[in-house]
Amino acid sequence: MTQRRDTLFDTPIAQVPDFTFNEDVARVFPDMIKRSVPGYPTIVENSGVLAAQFARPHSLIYDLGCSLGAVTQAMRRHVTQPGCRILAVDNSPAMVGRCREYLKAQDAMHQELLPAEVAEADILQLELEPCSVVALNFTLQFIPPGRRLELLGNIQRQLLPGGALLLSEKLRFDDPEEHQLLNDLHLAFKRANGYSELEIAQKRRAIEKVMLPDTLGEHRQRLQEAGFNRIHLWFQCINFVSMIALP
Ligand code: GEK
Repeated sequence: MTQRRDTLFDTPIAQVPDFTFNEDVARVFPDMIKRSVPGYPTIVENSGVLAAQFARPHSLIYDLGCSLGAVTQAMRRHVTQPGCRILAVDNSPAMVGRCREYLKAQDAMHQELLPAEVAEADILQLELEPCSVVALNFTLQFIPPGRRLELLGNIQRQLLPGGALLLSEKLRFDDPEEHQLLNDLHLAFKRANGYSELEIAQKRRAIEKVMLPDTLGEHRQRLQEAGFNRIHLWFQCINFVSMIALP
């Protein structure tokens, strides 16, 4: 599938609307997320490696807020336990349609991949079933803060012993100096990846009410409240992290 360059914010927009995962975003998403999220390719590929450590034979694996299914594809590359299947879920019709195409293309290129299905659904409404791995790769930050604990509780209750939640998020920091420094470094990352000041400013305006990051302390506390026993940070790149939470 052709990879289009993200130029969504490169001309002045009089009234920048709130960011949504629409067709325009879905079309450029692989380029957008790679140039915007430090460490994204490492997190995605290693989500597959980590999933392979926690997947139980004959169990369900979830990719919640799957977008185009990058994590699902990585998990299909790495998980070899018998009888596993993946359910990838997203509530954006544009993402779901394209995700199905990407997975079909992956099926055409490789034999004996884990079966993967894509469902268009709100993960807050989803009746989760017992599962061994759940990936929330940069999805929780788009869930209304008041609903995040409930979602994590639902996940924790369905995780089988030996399973894991893989949670990746952008962080905010309590210490204003640390927050400023890491945000400045993130802006430098975006500039180095070819985004202009205008693109950076307009994207920030679009996303500031839609994507609400937490501190690492808030994540740890909420995960504990949701019933997770152990929380391990396995990756950080600037202000983006990935954690493993064990039920
Ligand atoms: C990746 N995991 O490439 N229910 C279902 N999906 C939702 C909901 C919801 N309530 N809210 C948001 N989403 C992917 C990247 S992107 C992160 C995830 C980003 C979906 C939304 O439609 C979008 O596709 C995804 O969560 C967040 O590894 O763009 O920074």
